[in-house]
Amino acid sequence: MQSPLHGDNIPISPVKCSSVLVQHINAPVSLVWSIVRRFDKPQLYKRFVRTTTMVNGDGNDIGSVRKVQIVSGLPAEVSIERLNLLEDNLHVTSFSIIGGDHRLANYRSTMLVLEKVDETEKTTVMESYTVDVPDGSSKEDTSYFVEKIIRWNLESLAMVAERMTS
Ligand code: A9S
Repeated sequence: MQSPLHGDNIPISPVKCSSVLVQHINAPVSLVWSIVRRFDKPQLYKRFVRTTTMVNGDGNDIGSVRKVQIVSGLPAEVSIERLNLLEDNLHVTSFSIIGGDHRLANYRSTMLVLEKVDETEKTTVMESYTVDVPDGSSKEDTSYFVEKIIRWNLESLAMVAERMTS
């Protein structure tokens, strides 16, 4: 696809938004990582995911692709997502959204699961994302929408892991 050009043949890059969200979890790193690393089962903690079907790979190899069916009531039904990174030693994983019936273009998220230094809550999860601001939307609206979903996912991850610990 050709990118749009300014009069002087300078490509117009889309407006992007990005940020990082942090969640503390009172459960061991190994347990939190065992949930987060399951690219084939995001519904372990993402409550808006109804079902996941692997369309390529099994979720252990980079390049694996999943088709996620979204629960009703959200502005999308399907999202196609690719695994970019899965590092069991470093507890880092990353995926991109590569298709679906929604407006999130060039979405990429990276999640890092860390030992918490002061040990009171055991685990810190950091999730960073970047996404194009869709035509007709503002940067503020896009980041508000995306961060509401990520916050919801991270709180659900904490609840699921803490319930498995107690
Ligand atoms: O899945 C994630 O970790 C993050 C996001 C932002 C997912 C968003 C979403 O799945 C909806 C919740 C359905 C909202 C997609 C791909 C598009 C939406 O519009």
